[in-house]
Amino acid sequence: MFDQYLTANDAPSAGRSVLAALLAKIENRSAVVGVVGLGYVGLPFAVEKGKVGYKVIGIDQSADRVARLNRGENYIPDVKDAELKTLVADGIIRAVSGYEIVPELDVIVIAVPTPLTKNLVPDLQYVENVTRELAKYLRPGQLVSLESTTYPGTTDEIMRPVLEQTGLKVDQDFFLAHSPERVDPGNTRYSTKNTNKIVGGVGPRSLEVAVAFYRQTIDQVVPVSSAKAAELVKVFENTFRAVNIALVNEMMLLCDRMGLNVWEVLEAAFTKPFGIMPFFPGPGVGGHCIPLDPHYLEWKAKEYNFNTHFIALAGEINRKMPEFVVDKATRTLNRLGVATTNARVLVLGVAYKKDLDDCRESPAIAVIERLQKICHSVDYHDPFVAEFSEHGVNMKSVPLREDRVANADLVVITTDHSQVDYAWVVSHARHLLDTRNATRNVKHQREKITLL
Ligand code: SAJ
Repeated sequence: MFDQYLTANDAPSAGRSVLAALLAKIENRSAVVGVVGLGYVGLPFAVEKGKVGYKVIGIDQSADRVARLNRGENYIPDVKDAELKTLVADGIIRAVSGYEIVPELDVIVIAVPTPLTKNLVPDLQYVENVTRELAKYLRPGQLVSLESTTYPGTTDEIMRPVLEQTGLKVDQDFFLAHSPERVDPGNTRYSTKNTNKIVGGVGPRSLEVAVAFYRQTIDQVVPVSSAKAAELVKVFENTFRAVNIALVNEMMLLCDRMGLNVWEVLEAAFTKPFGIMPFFPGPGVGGHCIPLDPHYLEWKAKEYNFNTHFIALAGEINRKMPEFVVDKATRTLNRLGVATTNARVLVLGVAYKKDLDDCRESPAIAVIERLQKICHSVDYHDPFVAEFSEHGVNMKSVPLREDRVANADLVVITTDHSQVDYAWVVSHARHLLDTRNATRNVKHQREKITLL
């Protein structure tokens, strides 16, 4: 099936017998699946595999996560509590924190973070640590699949040499693939099961067995010619989003200068029935994907003496949005005759996007940090985030009460959580700076609202 990827001097039949044995275990679901990293990618994936009958063993460095999972306690919003509870109670899914279990595993899926350093340099410490640990226990007949978003070449150039130090040969003794996660946290329409999955192998056999594995639980699996191609597909996807978000953010900056309403302009532009896709400005770009992943590609491209201008520019624009929000808040307060030093500000929403409790890289926190330096007081309310501690800022959410809203000189909406009653907020607020157009359906007292 994948012979088109076979090279002329393909390895002898040894690889085929190892492959055939693993394929059989995958097909009859007797294969034991390991998932390294039980976060927003790993845990949903483990549940999908458990639901079709695979025994799943999660490996996570967090003792708390391991303990909670083994008690059947869910901690990922996209996972159904009852499903996890049942799978754990039935002994189908369990978690450990060490790697001694690896010889029992037939397939090992890695979904650990791939952050950036402060200088926007890829930080592969988690992927490298896991790979070194796996190498201690790797045996013939195993498939290792990296799902973490990373630069093209990670699987083949970083992981493969470490795994082959065992003396085992890739695509003959063991199999190695890259299949990027495509999870949109909070998306109720697309789940692990019905999101098309890209798969690239370090060799034709690796591709064949990885495709067979993913096809057991995912509706559409899309093979590509190499692990490197699969890695580039994913960082391209996230670069596409970062660049388009930066484009609408730049349009907003221009509209601010021109005295035009960017939301009206964009809504009208998106009525075009073809050749366009909705993106909207905001206080900045949060999460652990869009602000970070494109810089993995930017960094790798330099090795080829190539500057990815769009990635650099998009990052520059998106990173300066929190500063712009604070600038606009200051101008709004001045227009209201309130000196910023006396200003009481209530920030609505700290999660990096709506209807989630995730604050990672949240632009709202960057806005709060800046406002705290110039305002009399800054409080926040977020129905999903009771408290946070980021970049030395530790805060607790205040109740969204009438007095809190009425006493604030300015309410800054930074996350447009669906459950907040924005009409009620407008009724009681003195003035609002709405960075998400969350008040678009509020018809009364529009004069109180300044849009980004
Ligand atoms: N944002 C805007 N304007 C937009 C869209 C997003 O300001 O028009 C902001 C959001 O508020 C958020 C940030 O950008 O702060 C990122 O939002 P996102 O939904 O693009 O990214 P994530 O990290 O929640 O999820 C994304 C996936 N999202 C979608 O495809 C919609 C997808 O890009 C990846 O599968 C996933 O990251 C990942 O794990 O890489």
